[in-house]
Amino acid sequence: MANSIQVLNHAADNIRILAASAVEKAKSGHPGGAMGGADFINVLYSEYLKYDPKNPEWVGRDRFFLDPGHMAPMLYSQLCLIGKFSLEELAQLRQWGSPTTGHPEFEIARGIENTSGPLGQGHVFAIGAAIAAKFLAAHTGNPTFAKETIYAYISDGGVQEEISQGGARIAAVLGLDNLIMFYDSNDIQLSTETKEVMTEDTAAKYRALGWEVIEIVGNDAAQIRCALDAAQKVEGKPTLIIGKCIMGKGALKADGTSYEANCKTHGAPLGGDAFINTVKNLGGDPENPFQIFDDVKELYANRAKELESICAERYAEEKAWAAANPEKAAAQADWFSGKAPKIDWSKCVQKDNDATRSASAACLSVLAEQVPNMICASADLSNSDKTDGFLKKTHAFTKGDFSGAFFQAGVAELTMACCCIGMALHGGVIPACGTFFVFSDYMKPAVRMAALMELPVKFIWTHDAFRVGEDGPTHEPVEQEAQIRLMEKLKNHSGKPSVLVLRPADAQETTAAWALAMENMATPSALILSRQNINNLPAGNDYSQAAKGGYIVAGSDENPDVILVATGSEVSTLVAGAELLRKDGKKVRIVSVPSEGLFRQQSKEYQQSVLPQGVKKFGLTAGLPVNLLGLVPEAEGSIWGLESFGFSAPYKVLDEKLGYTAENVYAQVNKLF
Ligand SMILES: Cc1ncc(C[n+]2csc(CCOP(=O)(O)OP(=O)(O)O)c2C)c(N)n1
Ligand SMILES: [Mg+2]
Repeated sequence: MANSIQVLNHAADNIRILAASAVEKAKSGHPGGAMGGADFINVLYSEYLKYDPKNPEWVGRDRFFLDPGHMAPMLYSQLCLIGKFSLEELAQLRQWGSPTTGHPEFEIARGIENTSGPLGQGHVFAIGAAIAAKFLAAHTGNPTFAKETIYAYISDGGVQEEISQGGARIAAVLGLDNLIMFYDSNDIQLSTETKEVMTEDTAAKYRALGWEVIEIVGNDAAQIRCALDAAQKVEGKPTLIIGKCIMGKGALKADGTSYEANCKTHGAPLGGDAFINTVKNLGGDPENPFQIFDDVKELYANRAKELESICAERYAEEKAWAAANPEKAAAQADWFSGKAPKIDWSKCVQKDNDATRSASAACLSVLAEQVPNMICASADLSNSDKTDGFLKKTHAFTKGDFSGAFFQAGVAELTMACCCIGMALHGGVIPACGTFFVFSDYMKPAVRMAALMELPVKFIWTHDAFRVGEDGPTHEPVEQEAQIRLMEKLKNHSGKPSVLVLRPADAQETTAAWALAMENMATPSALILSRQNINNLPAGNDYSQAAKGGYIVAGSDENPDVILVATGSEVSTLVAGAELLRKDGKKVRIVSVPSEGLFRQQSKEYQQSVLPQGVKKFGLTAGLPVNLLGLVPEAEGSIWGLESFGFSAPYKVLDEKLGYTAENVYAQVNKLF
């Protein structure tokens, strides 16, 4: 680390020029923050971050998470200096088809672990990655994971977002000393100076939460270096480096006066003469600003050589470990392959007429035994959302002990979900997390990010309907299924439904649903499960058909007069209603549709064979009627659903009062004839 401060400053100026130029060319983007943070990212990449330039997927690499995704021009410029992006690509910032998108999610091959568009989530993804690294160190014994450092970069927006409280709490509770977070404290945000909305003592806040906090001048390379050195020595807690940075460092206005520390540079090109003056001020050529200075090229060529020997040493260690632990090494390779784990579901024994949340516990118990790289979490509801099925076979993480596989997240659903996403981004582990379905509302922003990034996080949501009963309307999910089913309709960039949503009809169908969720490594999966017991579907039901998303339940009549359609526990109510209808001589078919998204991926012939056009249909849903509108067209029948927030009463009373009974099914179906 003999780099002169002069060269480091020159490299930071190079990043500033590149970032400002990319935004200028795009006529869109955020130059100010990027220019302020350039010194930190440059010191990090030129002296600290350990990665293999030839092997971006190296499992033991350090990882850099950029919470303020709007500072992507800073990251792209940095990645140009290490050859991951070309200057031509940088000049195509934010254009159609360009790899330099606005707020890139992740692209490991190009050195992007993650940038977060929604402020706040990104640094909690980093916290999740740090948890994954601790887990892998404990569960493989591979020394490389204990040497891995997760770097997070956070800005004023991320600190202000509520999720920072949850993330900071968890990182401290778990003693994540493999996490170093840099806070770009530049006193400026999008529309105001921070002092107008923030008077807290952030250093004191993080110290109180249990972090090591170091305060420096964020544009001083020597201080950044000292802080990173100190942070690496900290044991038993995460470190926050608060760098006072200058927004738009080096920027000049059109009249040549300072354009630093100015809100206007947050989210707009510097513009015209201001841009020209700024590039000149930073030592660049305004006519040809997309250049890397010779001494900066040399700085990074030297770093590449250093990395070669650093990696050679680490690979040698890993090799020695693998030779001594061939089984573990094979397991590790499997875990990072992204392939679905092999599971023997015959070991999963279900009780008759059980609640699907309890059936899920039986599945989780099998998963805890058979999937050694699975991590299950709960937001303080493990005995209610029945993730305790998993917990009973392992133990929760504690500071210094990651030999278990359960993550008690505390009452912080968004934090929990983001940690799980971070684990998935890290790789090597399969995260799942549980809470009540109604609180999925607290997780939506993360579910959307998992869906966009095609990450196979498993979301377990129990207490799926108004039958939460006595807890009252605040706890009764009504519109939540409609919301999450929208994500089944929304396609990801690979053309698949962006989330696989499964609401199983009984205990056995829950096993089938969990099997589908575990096989699905291409998107997030969501399981929606009942609190109350549900009668088994009729004997002889072929549960393997759940894999088609929708299927004809056993005991259905040939050439039906009416088809009854539902998901989840309402299917059993239809079965009871069908008994009454048959007494009148009606022929009835019952269709269970745990996932309409999956059903719509089947052949048109199959869909028609299950729900033939022209046959009368009746749908029953404990959610909004719209849940079944795609399956029960208005012209062919009717849907009984809930159109209010629900009421407080024991669930059997609610079933009676709200019409979720065999008698009401009978009455409503008869209205169709
Ligand atoms: C959750 C969320 N809310 C709002 C925004 C829009 N937004 C982008 S940057 C920003 C201000 C951020 O200020 P700061 O983090 O200090 O960045 P700087 O201005 O220093 O670059 C806002 C409100 C966002 N990206 N995410
Ligand atoms: Mg700021």
